[in-house]
Amino acid sequence: MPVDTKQKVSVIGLGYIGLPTAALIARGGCQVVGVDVSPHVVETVNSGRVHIEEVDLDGLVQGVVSRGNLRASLDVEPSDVFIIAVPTPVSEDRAPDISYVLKAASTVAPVLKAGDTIILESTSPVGTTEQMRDVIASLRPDLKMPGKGVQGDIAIAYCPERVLPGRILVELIDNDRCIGGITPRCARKALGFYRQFVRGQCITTTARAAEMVKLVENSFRDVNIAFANELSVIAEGMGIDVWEVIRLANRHPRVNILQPGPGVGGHCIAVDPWFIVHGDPENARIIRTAREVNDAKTDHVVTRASDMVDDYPGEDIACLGLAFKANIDDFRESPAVKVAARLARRYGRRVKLVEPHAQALPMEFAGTGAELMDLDTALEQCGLFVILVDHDMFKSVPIDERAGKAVYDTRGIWSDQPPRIVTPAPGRVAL
Ligand code: SAJ
Repeated sequence: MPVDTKQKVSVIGLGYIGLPTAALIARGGCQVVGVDVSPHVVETVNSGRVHIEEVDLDGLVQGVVSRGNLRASLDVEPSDVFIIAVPTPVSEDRAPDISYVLKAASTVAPVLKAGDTIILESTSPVGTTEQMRDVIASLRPDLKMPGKGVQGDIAIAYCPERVLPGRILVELIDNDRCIGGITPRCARKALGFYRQFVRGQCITTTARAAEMVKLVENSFRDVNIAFANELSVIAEGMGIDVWEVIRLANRHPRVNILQPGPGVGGHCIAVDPWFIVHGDPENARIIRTAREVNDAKTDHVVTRASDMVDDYPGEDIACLGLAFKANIDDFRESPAVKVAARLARRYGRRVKLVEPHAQALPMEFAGTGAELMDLDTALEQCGLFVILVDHDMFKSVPIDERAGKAVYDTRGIWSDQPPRIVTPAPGRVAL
């Protein structure tokens, strides 16, 4: 579909989703204003640079800013389309916090005019888009809001992002989109907008269903990872190689088990299932248990890694990886950081952190004495290895370079490692 280059688009929130989205729409030829509360973010984007790491994003932002299609601002301006992509964290008691969404809606409200479209992209509990509509209604009694049987002067829709960090620019274009309107007409209005930029199929539904779709996608993955993590603990107790079991079971045409790890990290999969649990605590039993199983796996890894370390007093420990998953530089909510930091607090300067994507250690390691080390030095100096992230660089270490090392491998990348024979400490099983 040809892009209507006359339309002005505002993207509220210039984070991992908002900035790439704003840049892609700008590349299509529209006038885009990215709005953020952080003066640092606004300044960085206006100088054609990026404050987040994402493949190819720097070049894209530089290009659209220099051509004048994208600029950033602290203030919301009148536009034709508003996309809201602000954080929706969970609080300490696992309740979703939608205050940033409602705040964004209240800053958009004063500049709205009849014919505008507002699209929420933030992962949100069911009912948030309607709450957003109610906030706007209270601030703009002059505008007719869409609702049951009312078309309204403006269109309000929900369209969740589904992109994978590291592939954001590709997936923003290629993934199918699920577009939920407060009314069917709102959905069609938002559909017309996305069709200009998205190659994947765009399918319309209600706002409430679309909100649930997003939560369900990430909960589905969390539940399936929990299954793999539970299996890994059971198999470990039975002395069976879980990676081999999964590989063989997955040869069944209707079985597709995911990979165990040190727990689930990132800011989506470990968070979004709680939105469903909060919405229906009594019935969301598997979803809640999966969260608990995945969190417990991190504790299990700390215990097992500590067992190994205690069997080899005096040897240094290399923790491989700090990122929340392979081949990215994002350490937020990373189970690898959690495990390594607990080992660092316990074993201090014996702990060496190997993370090719880190320039410095995250603050969790402050005062522990643990230090960052490159892989080659770790292979020369450390006798004990705890593998926490399956970065390609770690996968490619040949077996002869790790001969004689004791390894606790939470990602199954060195499963050909021969066991190092030890006399176990009393009450422990030989590794
Ligand atoms: N993980 C495992 N085993 C696996 C797969 C993942 O332990 O077999 C772990 C990873 O190591 C990581 C965590 O799960 O710690 C999450 O990684 P991920 O690759 O599953 O997902 P994210 O958080 O990078 O992105 C997810 C994606 N959702 C789904 O795949 C259903 C992405 O499409 C969403 O857009 C994103 O969440 C989001 O923003 O919601």
